[in-house]
Amino acid sequence: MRRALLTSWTAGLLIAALMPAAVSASTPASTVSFVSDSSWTAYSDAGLMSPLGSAEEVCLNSTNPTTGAYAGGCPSGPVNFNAPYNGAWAANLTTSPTAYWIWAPGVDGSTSVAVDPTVYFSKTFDLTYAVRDATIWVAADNDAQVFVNGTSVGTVGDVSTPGSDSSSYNQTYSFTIPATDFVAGTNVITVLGVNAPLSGATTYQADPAGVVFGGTIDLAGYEPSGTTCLGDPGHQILAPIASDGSSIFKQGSTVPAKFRVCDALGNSIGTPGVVTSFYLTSYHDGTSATGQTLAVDSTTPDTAFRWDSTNQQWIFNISTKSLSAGDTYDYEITLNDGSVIDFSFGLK
Ligand SMILES: [Ca+2]
Repeated sequence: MRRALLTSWTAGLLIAALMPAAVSASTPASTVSFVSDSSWTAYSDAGLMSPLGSAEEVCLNSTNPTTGAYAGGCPSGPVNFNAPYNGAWAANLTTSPTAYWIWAPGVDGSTSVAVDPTVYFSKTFDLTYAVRDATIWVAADNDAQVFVNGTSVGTVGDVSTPGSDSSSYNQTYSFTIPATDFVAGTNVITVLGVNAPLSGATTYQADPAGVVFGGTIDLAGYEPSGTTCLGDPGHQILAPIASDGSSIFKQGSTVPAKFRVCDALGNSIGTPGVVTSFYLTSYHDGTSATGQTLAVDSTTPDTAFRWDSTNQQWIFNISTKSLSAGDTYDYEITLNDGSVIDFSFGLK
């Protein structure tokens, strides 16, 4: 069951989109990992318009939790609630050793439980490439709900009736986030934590609160070779050089090498670093290849492929002045997704 985020939060997402991106990913086919720590911004029920500040890392007491960042007990840094409970906050953190339990800033064991019983933790992720899939795991004292760009993707316990699942701080709950919940560019992940009223408890020491979570976002990177990119095949040399090697140009002329790679949303990728190398790999007359690897001469000052924003393509003007008529030349472009674009042309 997917529920909409609170109204004030939905409006606030526009503000969040203007915040500096906390995480940036620009490498194709990569994975963005995240964990709960003080890099997340905490907000109260008042919404994203009024942040409480950086999330506060917390411990249940001096000996709990016991795994991940808490192996050996409460490290220096996090606030220690000094709660008189052992065996709680036992959710296994060994697979996310840098994840911290977090809560609202300024809260400690002496703080009234009436302060910040409901806290949102939010962070923006600037994703250059389309998302293939994503997962997030959460444990909570006492309940939690996860949102991606304002859409609920999973609930721990019942945030509307806090405390309905008393074991939610001892186990992790894993959710798969549909790729369709993400957009190209800035995305906001929000985890809502709700503390449950404990009979007779007036302070956080008696009724501690926290959430701990982690996750991964797998980026799809470039489109597979052979698919269309703005009307032409991606990962393939474009006109005027025929991809089948049949082109013959006049010796001494400039031969523009052009190509595109698109992301999974069909956007041609122009970020620096797409081309990792460009070589003239061999030349031959008739059947005898030389097998030499040479840098490619250019007719422009560019030493590398140039991004042509107008035509949304990469271009390199190959000079053939130093090449010989009657020969065929083989080139290889290597891209930062590991793929290779090979092409050849002859000179007359
Ligand atoms: Ca609690």
